[in-house]
Amino acid sequence: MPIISRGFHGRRPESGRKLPPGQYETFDFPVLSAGPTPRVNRDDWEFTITTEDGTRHSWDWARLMALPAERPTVDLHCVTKWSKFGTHWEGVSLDVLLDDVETAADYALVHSYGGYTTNMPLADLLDGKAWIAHRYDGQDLPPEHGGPARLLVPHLYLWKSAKWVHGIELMPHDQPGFWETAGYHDYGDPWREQRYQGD
Ligand SMILES: Nc1nc2c(c(=O)[nH]1)N[C@H]1C(S)=C(S)[C@@H](COP(=O)(O)O)O[C@H]1N2
Ligand SMILES: [Mo]
Repeated sequence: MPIISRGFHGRRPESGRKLPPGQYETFDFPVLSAGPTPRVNRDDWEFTITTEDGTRHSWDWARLMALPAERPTVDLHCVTKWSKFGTHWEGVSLDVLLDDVETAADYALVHSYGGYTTNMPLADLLDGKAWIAHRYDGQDLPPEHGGPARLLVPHLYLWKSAKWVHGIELMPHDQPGFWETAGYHDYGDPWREQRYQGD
């Protein structure tokens, strides 16, 4: 008889995979948006990386499509406590987009069509950790989930994965975004349960 019984550490998800603390597994794909869904045509879509000295690097839809795409399968963790395992995406790695961007900045503020913003260290967008995702589960990304394209940065809580992404501003200092200003954690690591400021 083991001294510490199995199962004492909380519910196991049905898939048998590990959940971050305080999360439960869901099989549907909830939609969480702070405002109305912006309708952005691919013909009008533009994505811009702006560096700390004001240099702009822009991609229209055709240029984005011409870049090599990856097909990451990732787990999603929302701060409202649902997690979804093994989601299939297609998108362009931020490593590709940042490849010839010269910057000494350490922080990124991500901007969406519609005005939503969210921040993270630039390092969290590099080394295969983040994508501009334009397909989900083999289909074009639907508008309610951020189409034409969204940021996908799955190692952080899902509020960091800005839907309807429009640009990334690189800067020397950290600047909180929409939810971070409203009291959510600046970094948002689900494995350290960084939900709110002070966690
Ligand atoms: N532009 C924008 N991006 C956003 C949001 C938003 O309101 N606007 N909500 C965030 C939050 S809080 C979550 S949990 C996820 C939800 O993504 P989903 O609707 O595809 O599940 O999107 C994030 N990205
Ligand atoms: Mo969220």
